[in-house]
Amino acid sequence: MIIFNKKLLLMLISIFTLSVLLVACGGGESEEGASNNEGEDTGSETEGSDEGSGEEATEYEEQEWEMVTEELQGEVQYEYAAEFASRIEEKTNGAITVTPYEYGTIGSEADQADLLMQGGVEMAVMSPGFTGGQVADGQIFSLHYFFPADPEQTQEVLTNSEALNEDLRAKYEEHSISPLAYWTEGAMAWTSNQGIESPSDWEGLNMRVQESPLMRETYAAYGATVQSISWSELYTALDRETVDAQENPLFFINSASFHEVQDTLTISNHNNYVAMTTANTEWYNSLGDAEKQLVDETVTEMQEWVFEEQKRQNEEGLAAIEEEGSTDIIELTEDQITAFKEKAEPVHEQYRNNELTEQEIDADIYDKLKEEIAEVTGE
Ligand code: 6CS
Repeated sequence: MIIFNKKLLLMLISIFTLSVLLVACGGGESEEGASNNEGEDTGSETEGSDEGSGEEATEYEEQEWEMVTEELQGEVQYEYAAEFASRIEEKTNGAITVTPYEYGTIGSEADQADLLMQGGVEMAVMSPGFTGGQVADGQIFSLHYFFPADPEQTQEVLTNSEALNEDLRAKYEEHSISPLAYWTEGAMAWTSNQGIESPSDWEGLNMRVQESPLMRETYAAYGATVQSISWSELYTALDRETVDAQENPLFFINSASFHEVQDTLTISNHNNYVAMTTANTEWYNSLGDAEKQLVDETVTEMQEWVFEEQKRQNEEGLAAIEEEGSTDIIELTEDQITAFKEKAEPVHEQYRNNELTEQEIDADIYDKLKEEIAEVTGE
């Protein structure tokens, strides 16, 4: 009896010891498995953190993502991609690397958009103007005097708008493009030899635009003709007078040296140059929750960073053009802006009522966005 009890006791001790060991090792695994539900989609990351310990130690499987941009090193889009890359690398302890590509390495802007749509790259910084033919609703950024005149307010709308971040995003996703964020690269200015001060100055001018039917109609409303070409051909086209005018933020006019081949620059503030941080939709949807969260939170943090970056670059761009002294800088007066608005505003309604282009646009996105803009401006 005593012997049996000793045996039983030894057995019980063994079972207990084994259980403790299992809790310490196997139990940890099952906890890890539970907290790793996030990664179950792809099984690509393992969660090594213990929430109770207060330590965040998510481990990611090694991955390489590529991010194409439409600009050169030093310019806003490329610097955005480089900053995004360094934040992702830091947050994942180097497990995930993002390679930013400057413009020109992978074809034209339209080629880059195609590449993203086909999943040839994971991410891209993209201008809506180059997919205006495919995603008609993305042309809304080309409306003149529609977004707030104040770039900070525009950035606020771009960051928080449901019309853009949910409804327009869904339209892009039909084409495998997921816009994760929209941000301003600065207010647009016009350059020309003639000097644009009133809508009638556009008459007879051939304006360079991106691939957007709405841009054509907007400049047609001022009396101009339009031609769509890549920015990489624009300097030569302006120099040879194949086109007479173009629009861009000040930093880009300076860095692409468009002012060298144009006599005047009009500070028109007719809209903001909007860029989108995009991901291939199928790739983005295949990410585990932890990776998705990593991408989303980094993109969100970057909104403030990129606003300051474009602001600095635009201020420096204008200062450099002024310093060179060969370009007449025309700052439109309030009355002159009113004259442009009178021509541009009817185009808003025509756009909203689907009277402008063959492609259907969603009037609900326009209406919702207009309300969101009014909330921000208080008008
Ligand atoms: O005018 C363009 O097409 C170019 N402008 C800017 C500010 N970024 C890239 C884009 O392709």
